[in-house]
Amino acid sequence: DFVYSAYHDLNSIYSFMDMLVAENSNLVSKIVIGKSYEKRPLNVLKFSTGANRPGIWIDTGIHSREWVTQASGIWFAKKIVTDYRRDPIFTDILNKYDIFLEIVTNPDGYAYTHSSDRMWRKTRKPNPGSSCVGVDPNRNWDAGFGGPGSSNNPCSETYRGPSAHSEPEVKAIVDFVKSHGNLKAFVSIHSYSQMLLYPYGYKSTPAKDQAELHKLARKAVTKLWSLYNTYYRYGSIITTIYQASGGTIDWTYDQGIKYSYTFELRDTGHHGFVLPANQIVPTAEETWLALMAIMKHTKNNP
Ligand code: 0X9
Ligand code: ZN
Repeated sequence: DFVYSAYHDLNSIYSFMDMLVAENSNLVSKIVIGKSYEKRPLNVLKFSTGANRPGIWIDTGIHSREWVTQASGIWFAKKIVTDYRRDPIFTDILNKYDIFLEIVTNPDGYAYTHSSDRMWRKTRKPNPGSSCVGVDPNRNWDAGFGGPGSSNNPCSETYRGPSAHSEPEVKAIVDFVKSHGNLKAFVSIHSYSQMLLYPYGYKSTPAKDQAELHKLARKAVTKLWSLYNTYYRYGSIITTIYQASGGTIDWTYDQGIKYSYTFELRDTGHHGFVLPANQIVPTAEETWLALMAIMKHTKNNP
């Protein structure tokens, strides 16, 4: 049986997905939205109980070294199949929305964190004319692309890449979001810092829905806190963490997905990216409460 309280390598996570689909084929399917630079499949789990539903997107692991996020994504997948038809509130959500979950959003980076460099963050595409590899997939989106809080230096951890959506891992999500056309919430999960963030990161102009996004963030972090007293800060990216241009949720928000959020999971820096495995399950459990608050609000405000 799969161990949720341990970190797993890429093959093990891909096997977990296939097992989950095999055991719950009425509820879960696997969509391949593209291929990574190194030709790995970009797998998305689709949880669906009917046709033509609006969608909720969750991604984990776009920064490969943020291991508690992929591990939490696995736990969310299991939680979804467990709670459907058991938890009435969640059942109502999944009877109205499809959920799309990309657990290993940067598979080349994730493989590299196991084989060579535990602290690898970026993609693994070589940069012509440089010996430095990779692009920051959270600076590569067409939302203030090239602006402050991103670098034009291929050796930087925040290198934005040669052009917006240059990374196949990013372009695959862009194409999916556009072709789906009816996503109502988009949650991109990072670590660490214990924050719940909403747009914008590239500019200080408040989002049109700032008041509602702020209130919902407060509700979500209050729910999260209620389980283990884990304290989260919340607010816009630029006012709460730092200015960052070309980020995921600024792009999704500007595509019209109102409930666009980014989490920064545990901790606040004591262990940082190398969070002990005994914190995986509590991290996932508390985060799920916040995700439920966002999904409930999405459902109640169509
Ligand atoms: O710098 C980042 O990309 C994020 N922090 S992390 O330590 N996970 O790398 C924060 C960026 C805020 N999010 C967006 N701009 N979408
Ligand atoms: Zn990150």
